[in-house]
Amino acid sequence: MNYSKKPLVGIIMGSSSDSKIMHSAAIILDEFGVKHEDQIVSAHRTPTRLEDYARHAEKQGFKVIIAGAGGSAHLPGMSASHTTIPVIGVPIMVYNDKGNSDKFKFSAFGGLDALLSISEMPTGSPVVTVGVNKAANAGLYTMKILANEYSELRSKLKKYKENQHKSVLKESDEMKKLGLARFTNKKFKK
Ligand code: RP5
Repeated sequence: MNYSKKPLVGIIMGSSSDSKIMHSAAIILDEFGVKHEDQIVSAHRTPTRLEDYARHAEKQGFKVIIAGAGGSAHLPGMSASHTTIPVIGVPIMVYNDKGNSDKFKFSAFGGLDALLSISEMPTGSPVVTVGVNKAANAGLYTMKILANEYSELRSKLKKYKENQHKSVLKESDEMKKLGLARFTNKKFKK
């Protein structure tokens, strides 16, 4: 099966407001040429859809589900409880600017609420959890899982690491050349 023809990864999130964070996972998958299917499934607003989604994911042959949610963040854990497909959870620091009110824009605990909800799944129904808002890492971890099966993806991951290495060396050379004060001014000046 070709990973660029049929979606092997399902990306789900609890709300459209999560898409601002979750799109970073999609960017990584697109960069590696891995097809994915993206949907909104809310654990508390559309609870019955959770089971339907798990059935759908298995029927489609997804190999990984990336699930992002904020607040009490039940989506990743509940998805994992409905399927054997590995679920990577992305805790989201809620920043909801859909409405006009400034009052409830942020979640009360700055993402720690979602981090603990997702990572502290009781023994028996694990969810691999990335850091708060680290959807790109969920994308990269997905690549690592798929690379066990697709050697081409393993090569792409190696290249990705090499590029990271090169870009640090390039910046370090520039810092050495300019000196710290000029380097910082050039790079971060407003
Ligand atoms: C969670 O509640 C979602 O995952 C989202 O992070 C948060 C806020 O949702 P909205 O009020 O923006 O729809 O279910």
